[in-house]
Amino acid sequence: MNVVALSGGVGGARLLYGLERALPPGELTAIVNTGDDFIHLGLRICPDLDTVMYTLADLGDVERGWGLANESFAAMEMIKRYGGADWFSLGDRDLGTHLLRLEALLAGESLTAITARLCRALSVSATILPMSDGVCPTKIQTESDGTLPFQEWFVRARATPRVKKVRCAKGTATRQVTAALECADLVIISPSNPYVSIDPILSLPGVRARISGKRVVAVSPIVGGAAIKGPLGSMIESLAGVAPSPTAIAHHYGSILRGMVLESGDRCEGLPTLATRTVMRDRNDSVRLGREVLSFAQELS
Ligand code: FO1
Repeated sequence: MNVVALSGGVGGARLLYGLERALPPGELTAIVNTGDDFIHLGLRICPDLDTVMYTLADLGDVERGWGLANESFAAMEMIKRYGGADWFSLGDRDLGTHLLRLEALLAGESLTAITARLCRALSVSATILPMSDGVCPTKIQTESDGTLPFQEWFVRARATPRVKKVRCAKGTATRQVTAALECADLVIISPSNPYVSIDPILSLPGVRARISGKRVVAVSPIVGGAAIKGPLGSMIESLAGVAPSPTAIAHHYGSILRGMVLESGDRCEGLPTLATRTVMRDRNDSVRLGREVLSFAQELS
């Protein structure tokens, strides 16, 4: 069975960890948002790709959700001392990833090829695909601070300026992404932020068309009326004008969805649902949820 999961950072990476361990080797492909990518300190930073790669390699910092476990930040301290930009923290070992990626990009290697090479070196067995090899920066139109590049809004401004509109770039999906979607028996939309993590993937030309008609299941990132992590709750209120709920998520994705996995006690109108514990606090939660999502999706017509 070919399973394709669309993913942003933390929540998506945790579900992917479970899906990878629940599936036979070679059956999982992750298509990862690169709308968060940006150039920082001259380096190409790919936060969601790295969060997914580190999580699947069992090297990620579980508590923080991004970067490597047991990380040090000596280089950042030096950058701060020089008066350089220190609002976005790059760990010392994480810098190794960014340096190698930059070297390869400058030598003309595609982001897809570099990601595959780094994943092989870290013994990640799932196929991790950046959604695009091009540059597709997501922009956030705010009520108070104008239009901000994603990381300036999310990290530097702590996602506090209220969002008026999210602008996904009009990029191009890679041929690996379109081929994976064409071969997919099952598409899972991970519990990432629909507006800034999943929409950048879905809005690439050809992606929605290749998904529609397939078995597509989403895992709700809203639990008990609030986002598991991050600014999603207030984004749903300001962008959709409704209270955060799995129904609001289902409404956002529209007719592509065939089913929704949600937290026990939550409800989603108009779709078959699986109610279970969706909050993944540790790796056991991820593996259990991964198995449950797969068996629910396989039972759907
Ligand atoms: N998120 C933060 O809130 N602060 C940081 O300093 C930060 C640094 C960082 C470095 C590398 C990386 O791969 C991710 C990093 N993140 C940081 C997380 C990241 O920017 C966001 O969580 C995602 O872009 C949203 O999915």
